[in-house]
Amino acid sequence: MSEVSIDIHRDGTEVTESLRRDVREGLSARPKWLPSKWFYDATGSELFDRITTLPEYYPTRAEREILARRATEITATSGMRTLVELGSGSSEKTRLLLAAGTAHGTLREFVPLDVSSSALSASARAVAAEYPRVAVHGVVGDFTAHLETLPGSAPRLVAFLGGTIGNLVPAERAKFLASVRAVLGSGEWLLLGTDLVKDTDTLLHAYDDSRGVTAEFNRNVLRVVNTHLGADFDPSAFDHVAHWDDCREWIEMRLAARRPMTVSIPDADLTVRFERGEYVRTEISAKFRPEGVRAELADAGFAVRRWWTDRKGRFGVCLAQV
Ligand code: AVJ
Repeated sequence: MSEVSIDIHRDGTEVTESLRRDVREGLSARPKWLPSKWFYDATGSELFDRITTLPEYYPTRAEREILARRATEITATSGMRTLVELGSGSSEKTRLLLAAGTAHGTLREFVPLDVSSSALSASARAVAAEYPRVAVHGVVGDFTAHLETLPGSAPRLVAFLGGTIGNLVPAERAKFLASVRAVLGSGEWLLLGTDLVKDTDTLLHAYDDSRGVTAEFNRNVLRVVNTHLGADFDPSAFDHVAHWDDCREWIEMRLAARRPMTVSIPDADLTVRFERGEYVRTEISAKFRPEGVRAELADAGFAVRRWWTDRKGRFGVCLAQV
């Protein structure tokens, strides 16, 4: 077992305080919305792991296919000494990069960063046990807020996989990519996974599976608000909706009230009324075109060195350099 350390950028009170702010802002807006990072308590992280095994949810398998074929090339091209993973979750696909990095002999350190402390500590320990020569330095934090510094020696490769960048709207993406650029030195790397625009049916099924796992994942955000802010949401009174926005090319997940209701959220000093059918937007998941990915990266100061897709062209992985 190699060395493991975990830094906590958010303690319990800060988490509750930031949830309170988001709930007050989002649930007072029209249409109502909540940031998607609040899905991921221990239950939500487990539900997401189940989503990744569903037949309809192709992104995980498509990205794994690319990483399996290209891990050696990624390692050799970048010569990474440190692998940083943002939104690392269970770090399941990352094992492919860890294995290639160890085989190549350059990789010394793994830095996973995630909002979920349960997912992070489990995966940090598992990786330390599987890769005894790689030091693991976990960070519990929010990749949109805690990127002032990144540990590890250069050259570092920052992996942002799964298409999670699609959870940000374009202005947030620009800000996020600029902040990654700012913590990297010249010659360092970004490995970015992006889900691609494709036929609407495939997209809608991926976000509205027949077993209802995505629906439970979606409703979990209401349970998180109940637990942390003493709210009395009845999750079963909300329908899961996946909507494709053809103009902005993103999937929107919503929770729609099945009946009129009033929800009280005492720890946010808030009472929220819902009309029948009124919804909360809980996530956007943007889908990309290759030229759009290149343009957003170029605007942030990255040059694309490699671009791969899976055989069916559903998902893209891009290796970019500062
Ligand atoms: C983990 C953010 C990549 O947007 O596809 C899965 C989350 N939401 N099903 C995605 C998610 C609904 C997922 N990411």
